[in-house]
Amino acid sequence: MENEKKINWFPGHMAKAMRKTEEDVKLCDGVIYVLDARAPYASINPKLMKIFLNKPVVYALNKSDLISPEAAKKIIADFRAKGLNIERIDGLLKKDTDKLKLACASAVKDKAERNKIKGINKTFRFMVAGIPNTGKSTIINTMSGKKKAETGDKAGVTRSNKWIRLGDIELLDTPGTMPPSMENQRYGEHLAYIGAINDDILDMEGLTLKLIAELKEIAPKEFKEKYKLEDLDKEPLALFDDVCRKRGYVVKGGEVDYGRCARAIIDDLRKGRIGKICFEVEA
Ligand SMILES: Nc1nc2c(ncn2[C@@H]2O[C@H](COP(=O)(O)OP(=O)(O)O)[C@@H](O)[C@H]2O)c(=O)[nH]1
Ligand SMILES: [Mg+2]
Repeated sequence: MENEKKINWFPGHMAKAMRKTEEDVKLCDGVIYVLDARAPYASINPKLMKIFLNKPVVYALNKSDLISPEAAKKIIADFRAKGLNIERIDGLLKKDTDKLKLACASAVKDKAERNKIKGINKTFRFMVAGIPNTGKSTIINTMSGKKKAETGDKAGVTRSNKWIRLGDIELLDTPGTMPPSMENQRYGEHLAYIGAINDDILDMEGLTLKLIAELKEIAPKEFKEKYKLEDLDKEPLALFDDVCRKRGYVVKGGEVDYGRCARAIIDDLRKGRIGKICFEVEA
């Protein structure tokens, strides 16, 4: 297996995206900050939060269909206890994105009232921000009922900013920005599992070994059932071998094919086929 690579999640274009965000947020009345419910704390970019400091931020706990209702409840309660405005949503459901729209309207309510008194009829603008692949473009499409923004299950589908008008609000779709440091390697791994980091720069086999170690702790039952494993009381590499053999990822001579099996396991995880798994019920 390849030597383990540290995740470098801040390529040059991310620095540029960050500067662009700083510029564009000045044009906006507020921000919809989209989090991936499977890794909500790793989804937060502290540098961005500084940029957004004087704008109302509505958090969307998106992809909440991929975690358990109990986990979602805990996360929502924690954010609200910190005074943050958050809605739990499935970005593919109109009733959920409507909730988000209401939260945005409410976040600019005072401004709207002042405008009304002054006789100003202004469209409110929100930046849809967050790390890549959290569902920003999907939310915009669901809100509008049309495919206005391009979506796809990998990082980097949205390449540039785009304004989208939805009746009385305008949304700015953005490519997303990553945290600008690698200080928290654990968060880095979570982001890699969920597809927020471009797979091309990842060591998938090393990542899968880490994922197996983590699943053994946080979702032993789901992991065991999914791959019909008899015994989890082994080293991650031995479990990786077991999954390879159970799934038939074996090449001529009986050697296991870690590469193909790693991709299959990561894909199962991302599509929710292992179970409803949240890597960060707590920060
Ligand atoms: N299960 C689930 N998938 C979602 C949800 N929102 C978005 N997706 C999927 O996540 C992937 C990335 O979505 P996209 O909107 O392109 O993310 P963006 O990079 O943040 O704009 C797509 O395959 C979407 O179908 C959700 O709430 N639940
Ligand atoms: Mg997008």
